[in-house]
Amino acid sequence: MTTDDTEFLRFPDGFRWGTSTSAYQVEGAVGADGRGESVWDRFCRVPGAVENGDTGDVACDQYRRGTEDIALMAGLGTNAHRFSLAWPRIIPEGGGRVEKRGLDHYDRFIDGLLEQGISPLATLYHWDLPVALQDSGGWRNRDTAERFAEYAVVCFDAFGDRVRDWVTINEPWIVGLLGHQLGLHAPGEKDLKASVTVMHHLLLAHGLAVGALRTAGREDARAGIAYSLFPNTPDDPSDPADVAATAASDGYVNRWFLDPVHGHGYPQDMREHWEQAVGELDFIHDGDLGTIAAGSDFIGVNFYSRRIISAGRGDGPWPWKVEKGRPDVPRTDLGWEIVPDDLAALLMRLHEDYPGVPLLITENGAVYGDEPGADGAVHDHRRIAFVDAHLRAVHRAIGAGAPVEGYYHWSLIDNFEWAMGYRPRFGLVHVDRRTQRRTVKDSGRWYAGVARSGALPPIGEDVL
Ligand code: IFM
Repeated sequence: MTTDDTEFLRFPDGFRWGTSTSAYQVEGAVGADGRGESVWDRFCRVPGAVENGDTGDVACDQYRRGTEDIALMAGLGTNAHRFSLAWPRIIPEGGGRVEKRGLDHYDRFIDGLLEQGISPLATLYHWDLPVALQDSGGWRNRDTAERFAEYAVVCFDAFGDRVRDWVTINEPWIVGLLGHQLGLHAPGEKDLKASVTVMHHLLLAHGLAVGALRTAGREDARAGIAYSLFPNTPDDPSDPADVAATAASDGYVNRWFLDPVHGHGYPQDMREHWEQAVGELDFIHDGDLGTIAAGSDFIGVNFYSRRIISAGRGDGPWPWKVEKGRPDVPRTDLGWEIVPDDLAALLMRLHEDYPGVPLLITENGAVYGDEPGADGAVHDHRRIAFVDAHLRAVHRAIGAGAPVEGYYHWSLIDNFEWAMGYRPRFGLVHVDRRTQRRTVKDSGRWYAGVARSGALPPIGEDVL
């Protein structure tokens, strides 16, 4: 044990202790109050697309149980919450008519958070594109980025008096990869050129929205993207070919997004890989890179695990292969390697590569399938160990100078995990799928202690 393990580790004053969710994963009520259809409503109805035939139709019913869930957050002692606004609730056809009942819903939700002293971090796009836009090409169509900026302005106008921080886009790499390259997420496309086109239009959408935010003169508002960041590790660090392949894979997953948003343009090495794979990148128009670099006031870090890379061809067109991971590294119930040290290294790398940009951990969490026991409680001690280890990593990075402002745990509550349906449980709060009964897990009670005190207890200290 080090002294860090045996003492309370205090986080900076003002640190944000948060939870994280997204609309389609928790809200349900897909037909309520004039909400339009989203690509996920449609995708869930494709036979075999989602495990067990699950859908987000009901999810955690949070659209109707918002007050109850805000009370849960208050009970957890958190001072921040990240959630997403559903575009199809606010502009059901994607463009044009605004649905006031959708705005009213989020008005109440935001007010409810603020009444409990919980600061809202609103995501504008967490994958629930209105189908009306998908029917005219979705994110493959450049026009969707313009529609997104219009939707963003509606949200800035409606909520900007109470929401200071905005995530424009959640995980552009995942949208391109799973939604358009592998067909595992909505809209279920398998087209490499479409995937890179979509990623570009998502970045363009971010830039247009930030431009609109700046034009509106909202001086203290801040916006950023929540990226799915994966540290890449060479399979054999002494093999120069593996090391080179690892750098290339980093270009694909991380730099392709971070570099242009922070004014460095698309990385040349990855540009060449894409050109070899799909031909000319003709969807990048003059001026786009300036728009994309309109500003990013923070980097949203969604961190779960890492990629181990060797040289050679994997399934895709790339000259690298993603290995299965090391047998001696512990894993979550979803099989993801648990590597908190990689989070510390990632935060330091972001601090060095994009100096001065505040960092928010917009997602971090783990799947553990623990269910209520005979005593009615959920003793998910593995989740406590997971969060503890990751917060220690964050604390180390802060100590070394990384400007980390907050940690939003994924997730507040067990919810709809996309193509895996309701099987994976990510929540600090357990949900009985039949009754919607919420039970705060031991991890939630532990997190409450951390959030309230602003400090991590010594390892092994019984704080429940
Ligand atoms: O549930 C997802 C979330 O929607 C986006 N980031 C990863 C989470 C866990 O897979």
